Amino acid sequence: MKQYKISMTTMAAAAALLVISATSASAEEWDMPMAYAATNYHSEHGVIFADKVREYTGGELDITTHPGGSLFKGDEIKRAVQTGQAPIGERFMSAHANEAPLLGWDNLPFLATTYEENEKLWQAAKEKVNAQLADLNLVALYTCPWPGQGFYFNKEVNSSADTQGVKFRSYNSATATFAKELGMLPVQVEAAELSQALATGVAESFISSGSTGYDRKVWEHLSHYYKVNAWLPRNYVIVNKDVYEGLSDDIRSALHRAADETGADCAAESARLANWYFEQLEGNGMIVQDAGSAFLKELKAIGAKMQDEWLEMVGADGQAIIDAYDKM
Ligand code: PCA
Repeated sequence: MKQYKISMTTMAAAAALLVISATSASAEEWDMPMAYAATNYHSEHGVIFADKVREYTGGELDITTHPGGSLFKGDEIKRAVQTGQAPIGERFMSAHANEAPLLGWDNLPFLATTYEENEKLWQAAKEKVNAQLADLNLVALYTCPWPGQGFYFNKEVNSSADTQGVKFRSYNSATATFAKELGMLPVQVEAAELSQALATGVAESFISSGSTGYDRKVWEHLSHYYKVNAWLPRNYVIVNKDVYEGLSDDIRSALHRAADETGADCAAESARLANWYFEQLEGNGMIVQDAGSAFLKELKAIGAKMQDEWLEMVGADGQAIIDAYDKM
């Protein structure tokens, strides 16, 4: 029996070696920079995606993920992919809404506050977002939402009277606007540098999901999380458009098959983890609660103003997204 097991293992190893040697001569290798913690579900799904691509292309395309901003920092990834320094990468695309306002579609406060609504909004926005990305020499393969966004503070906050002068870590122009409207002082910091920003006092507050608070162990510095579910922003896995267009039809469809499956799985995992993250924050001593009604009322008023401003910046395409979403 033992003998048999060994010989089967040896045979499997030999077969695996054959597969490797048969494919490695022609395999194309891509490095994929990603910005968030290796243990975060976004990064884990990057690995799942790479595995699927390897499988569906019969080993012809071999993607290696580099999480945590280790290859390119979060705020360098879009440019790296645009210019072909990296063929593929993952980026929080609304961070570029200052350059292409349409990319802020997933940061419109209180427009789509559940996973279901967020998916509808994405379906309404997808075509226009893809056109915008094409202008930037990018093609999106899949996108995956973060859980709902709420506020982290180092004290109890009941209204904007408590937020005046507070140093706030923003992750894009929408969050900076939100902060300014609340009398706070925004500074943009990537998630990978968040713990350091909190430890050094560069920031003492931020808006995000339970996910990033958990990844960055923010209970070491902050005490309160206010659930707001203001929006569910998305990460995108993007490819350089020239590289994409140079792929064979077979590789391209394998890439899309892997991307469609991974995007759906990643969104489901995000939904599954949303409350688990809150439990971890609480388990580590944070007070996690719904934002109080006075604070929420102020946030909603600011949100409405921000949506108007976005529509003004984006124009007809923005209105078309909202109209399409309203009809769904
Ligand atoms: N985490 C990321 C983006 C949104 C989120 O939930 C961050 O805070 O950078």
